[in-house]
Amino acid sequence: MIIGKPSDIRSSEITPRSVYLRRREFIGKSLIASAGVSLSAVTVASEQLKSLDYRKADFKNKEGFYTNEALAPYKDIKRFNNFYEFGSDKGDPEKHAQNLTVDPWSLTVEGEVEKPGVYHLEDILKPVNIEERIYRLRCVEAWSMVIPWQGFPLADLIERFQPSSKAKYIQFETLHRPEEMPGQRARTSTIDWPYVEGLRMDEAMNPLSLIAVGLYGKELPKQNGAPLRLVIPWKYGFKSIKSIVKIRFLEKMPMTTWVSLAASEYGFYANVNPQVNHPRWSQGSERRLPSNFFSPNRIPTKPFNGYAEQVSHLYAGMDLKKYY
Ligand SMILES: Nc1nc2c(c(=O)[nH]1)N[C@H]1C(S)=C(S)[C@@H](COP(=O)(O)O)O[C@H]1N2
Ligand SMILES: [Mo]
Repeated sequence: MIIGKPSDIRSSEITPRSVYLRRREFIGKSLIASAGVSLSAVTVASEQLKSLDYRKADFKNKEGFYTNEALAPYKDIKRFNNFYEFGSDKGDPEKHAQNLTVDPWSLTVEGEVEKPGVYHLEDILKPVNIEERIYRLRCVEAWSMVIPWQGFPLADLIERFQPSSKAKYIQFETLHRPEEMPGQRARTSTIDWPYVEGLRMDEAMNPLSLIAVGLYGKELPKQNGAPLRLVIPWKYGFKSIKSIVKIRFLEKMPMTTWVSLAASEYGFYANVNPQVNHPRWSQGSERRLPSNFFSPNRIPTKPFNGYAEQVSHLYAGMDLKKYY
C-alpha cells in the first residue's frame, strides 16, 4: 500500500463533538423529509437514524461504541479513501464512485447456513435497528480518523441466516462490476477481483463488529462503501470491506485479498498492534487526520486500536507476532 499525503486537511477543520451533535438534529429532520419522497432501501434505513439517542454515549461507552476524540470532518472522510475498485489514489474513490448503481442491490448468502439465498437490500434492512457508533479507523498505512457511523451489529445479520455448527469463519465479497469500477478494469491492477475479506465467527459476533449504512447521519457515500460495508474497529482498515454483495459461511479460514497479495506484510487477523511493525514501516504510531506537514498530529498506536478491553479475550493464548 502507498502512504498517502493528506496535506490539505487542516486540523482547524476538526468538528468538535458538541457541534456535530447539535447539527445532527437538523440532519435527522431532513432525512425524514427525503424518506417521504423516495422509499429506496437506503432511505428506509436512513429514516431510522432520526431516532438515535445520543445520551447513550455517556453511559454505554464501556462497550467501546463511542469516543470523545475529535471527529474527522465529513468532507475529509468522503475525500480521503482507500477503495481500489475506483483507483489507488486517495482522491480516486470520490471522483469515480459517483456513478456506481447501488439500487437495486442484493446480498447472496452461501455455505454453512440454514437460510442461504439471495436477499434484496430492502429485506436485509427492514427489520434492523440503526445505531450510531463513533469508532477510530486505523489504516495499516499508519493514519487514522474518528468516524461517526450509523449501522447495525453484524451479529444481528448473522443470526438471521442461522449458521450451522460447522461455520467457523465468514468470508465477505465486494461487488465485481468493471463497467462501473475503473480500478477493476485497470491493466496495472495486481488485485485479483473481487476484493474479499474474512473474520473468525467469534470476531464477527463481537458487539463492536458493525455493518455500516450511514455516515454523519446521512446515507453512506459510495466512496465509503455504500450501500453496506463492514467496520471492524480493532483491526486495520483493510478488513472493513466495502460494498458487500456476498457472505459465505465456512469451516476453514478463507483467503483474503491482502493476504493473497503479500502474506508477509498483511495477515488474516490484522489486529492493530504497535508491537508488530509492517516490514516497510513502524506501526508504533499513527497520523490522526486531519493533519498536515506543520502539525503532523502523530499519536501512539494502541493495542487493538484502543479496543483491548472489548476484544483481547478473543486472542487469549495466541502469539500475535505469529498471527499478525
Ligand atoms: N472493497 C474494498 N473495501 C475496502 C478497501 C478497498 O480497496 N476495497 N480498502 C480498505 C482500506 S485499506 C481502508 S483503510 C478502508 C477505508 O475506508 P474509508 O475510505 O471509508 O475511510 O476501507 C477498506 N475497505
Ligand atoms: Mo487501509
